[in-house]
Amino acid sequence: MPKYYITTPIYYPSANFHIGHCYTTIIADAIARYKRLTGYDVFFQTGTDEHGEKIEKKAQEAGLTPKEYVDKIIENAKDLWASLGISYDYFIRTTDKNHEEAVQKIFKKLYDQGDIYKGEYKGLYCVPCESFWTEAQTVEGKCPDCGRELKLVSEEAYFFKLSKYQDKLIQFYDEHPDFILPLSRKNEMLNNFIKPGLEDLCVSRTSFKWGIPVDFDPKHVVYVWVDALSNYITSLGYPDENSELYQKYWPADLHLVGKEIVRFHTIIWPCMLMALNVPLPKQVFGHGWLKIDGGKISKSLGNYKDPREYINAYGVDAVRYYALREVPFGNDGNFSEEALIARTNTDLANTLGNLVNRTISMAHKYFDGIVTNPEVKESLDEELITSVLNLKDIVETKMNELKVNEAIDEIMEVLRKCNKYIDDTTPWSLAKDETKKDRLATILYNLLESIRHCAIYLSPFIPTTSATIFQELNTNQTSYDTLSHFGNLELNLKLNEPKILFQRIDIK
Ligand code: ME8
Repeated sequence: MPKYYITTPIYYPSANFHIGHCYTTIIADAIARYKRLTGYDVFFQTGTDEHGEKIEKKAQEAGLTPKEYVDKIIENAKDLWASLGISYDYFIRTTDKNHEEAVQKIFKKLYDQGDIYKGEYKGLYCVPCESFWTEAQTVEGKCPDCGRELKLVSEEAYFFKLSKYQDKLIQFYDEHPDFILPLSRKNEMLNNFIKPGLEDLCVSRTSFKWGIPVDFDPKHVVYVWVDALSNYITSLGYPDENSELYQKYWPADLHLVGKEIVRFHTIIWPCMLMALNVPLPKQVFGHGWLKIDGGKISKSLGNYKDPREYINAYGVDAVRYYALREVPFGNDGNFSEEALIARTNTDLANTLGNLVNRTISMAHKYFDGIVTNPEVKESLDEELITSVLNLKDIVETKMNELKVNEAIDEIMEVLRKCNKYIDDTTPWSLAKDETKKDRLATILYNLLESIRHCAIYLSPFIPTTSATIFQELNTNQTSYDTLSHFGNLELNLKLNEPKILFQRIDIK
């Protein structure tokens, strides 16, 4: 069985996750589910990034130790992922003992071989982003990522020889043209960061305590990004390169990350891995941001609701569907509740829900819900069947290119064709004529079988809805293999009663 290792970033623990945070995880979940469906042995990892000055400060404000603080709010991430149906295989916390020990070993190895050395750091640091910046990189003296004030820090520190790996990194990019997607992000990395010259990276701090101590010099804690990026291999058992998980799943097939952290994943992380002599991940995809009214989703602006409010109001699949369908993957997109409602109404209630409901209702009305197929075929059928059978290659191509929204739209297009097929064949008029009963049965079979195919294709995106459709169809034919043939829906089974899959939402 081929393997597929996919990761999301590990999240800063928060009591205030918004729909933008859910975006990375929903997409990663959809890709993981699609890969499982198509026969891959998938390892899908997410988790939390729990160290650093920012957390230390928040814990202080809450009157807790950092560990007490993170232990308390970590459940918020797990609860949110559960309510979104995120099917992760492993949840890593950077406060896990094995992770902390592995990071210490990584740091020591790099130090022993001379890739980490001691020096003095003088420069600018953005606490919220946990990022060091050179004077030249700042924008009007502020953090180029978040626009906030930078702190001037001066302290004894360890440095990683990033500069040593600059040429090797460029060569790796050249030899692996798909390493960074979309391509625009690769050009940004090359032109803005690598070609102007990589500077050695400060990888330890002494001015706060909440981090993994450097074991041979414990007044230092490991820079939080070195700690965080290592999660992708420590979870697999690294530095034990013989561990079963590491052997099986590394290198990662896909690190899915937001665009603002592409830099860490495509410069610092590959250079660390080259220094460790560990193979590099196959791909890093930097997706765009969800925005609200064209601007940042921000706690200080108070412009968002807890995503669970949308899930409770419209259902988990409506929220998943919206995140996956609305935004061309890679670009920024705007989030609004009105657009979520409109998308749910058009695609999920009208196109999908209505089709399933009216098809199963007709089968009950005209045949007591018993599926038969006397195969009274007409040319109209061929067109529908061909478009259903073509979906396999189309969806595969789109998913391999990570064009999730386009894959979904192709499935929707077939569902729209099914609705048109009903309008063209007018089953209700055939039902009035006893001699047309066989033709009517074939039409309904074709519709039910098309719905079965589409429900399988939709299962990575809206798994709860697909499961309901399989239950209504009363079918066991839900595997990917069954899609190479039109006609695998069982005959003479009795359909269950249709449910309303998506209630139309009144916009007011
Ligand atoms: O960056 N739209 O964690 P994080 C889309 N701990 N995606 C968004 C978003 C938005 N409005 N807001 C946040 C970190 N995200 C580090 C990662 S990995 C070794 C360490 C995405 O909690 C963001 O782009 O700030 C990132 O992919 C994810 O949420 C976690 O962000």
